[in-house]
Amino acid sequence: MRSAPAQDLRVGVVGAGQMGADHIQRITRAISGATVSAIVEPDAGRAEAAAAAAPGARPFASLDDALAADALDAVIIATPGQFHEPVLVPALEAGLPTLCEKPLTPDSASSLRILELEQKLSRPHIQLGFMRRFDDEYRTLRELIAGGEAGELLMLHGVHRNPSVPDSYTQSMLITDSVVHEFDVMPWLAGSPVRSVEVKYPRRNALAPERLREPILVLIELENGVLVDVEMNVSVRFGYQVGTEAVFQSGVARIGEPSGLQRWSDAAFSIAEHTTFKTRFARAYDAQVQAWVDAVRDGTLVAGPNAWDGYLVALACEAGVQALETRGPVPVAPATRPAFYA
Ligand code: ISE
Repeated sequence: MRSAPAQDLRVGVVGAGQMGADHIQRITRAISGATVSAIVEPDAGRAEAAAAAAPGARPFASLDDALAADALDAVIIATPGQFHEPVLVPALEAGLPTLCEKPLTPDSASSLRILELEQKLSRPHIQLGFMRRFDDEYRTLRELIAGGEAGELLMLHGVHRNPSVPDSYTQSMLITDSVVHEFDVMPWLAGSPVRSVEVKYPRRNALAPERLREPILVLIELENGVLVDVEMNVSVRFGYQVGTEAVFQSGVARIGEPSGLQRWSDAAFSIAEHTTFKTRFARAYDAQVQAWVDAVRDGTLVAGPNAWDGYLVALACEAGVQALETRGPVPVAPATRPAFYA
């Protein structure tokens, strides 16, 4: 990194849209050892709203300008994925520790370019924002799988349901914006990378936006033989639901059940459900950012999924997008992992 932070880590946030604004508030409200020192956002309204949440943060037109003003020690990249590479490049060239929202980049060729550039540094500098790895339940399930007390893991069943999606959400985003998380977290849970991806179409939900053919069922085969199925469903209306059931040789474990207010009324029992990923994963986001800040401050720099993981996910997404249009499994064939990412 550029200079050792004497006190609070000065974090610059690039992109003050949904996730960027959320991270700015999070750092100001809930994270210790860090302050937001720079906000890079071309939209004046967003920049102003974000700055109001982070007293003392300076606005900049580009990361280069913020670097030239020596306004930050580390950066969070929260722009849409197609704008990640142009920010990752100067960040890496400046040796800035970076927390990059998913995806690393939109395709595997550009992800490989980032890996090459990062390897010119002494150690990995990029952490990927796959926040599910910081969710308590996901962590407990991973420990259960690794501990082996329920025997071998055989299958993982995932459900990923959104109440609705914005007008900008396209068919391929079922994979690149939503299933992208499953491509990271399922291999992480099972301890094995993706071998192939297949997409099946059940009956279409007539309530889905006309441009979308969904829900979809995604079959992900892992190298160790574990088969993962994910129901990806973005027009469920009732709430936001992400859950996983793990099937072992001797037992089953489940995470992601609704855990909100329990209520008895009108002769019925109900449990409040989330309506957005921002609340469902709020604690995971907090834990992710705190772990990253701590790692940057102690010189470890990365405390979670790294750019290599981001590249593997980019490859799986490419296969997934192809599988939307293809019958049968689409293979995933990664390059050899450099020792740098061991
Ligand atoms: C959104 O961009 C996310 O990252 C959420 O975690 C995911 O559940 C949702 O489907 C995406 O649109």
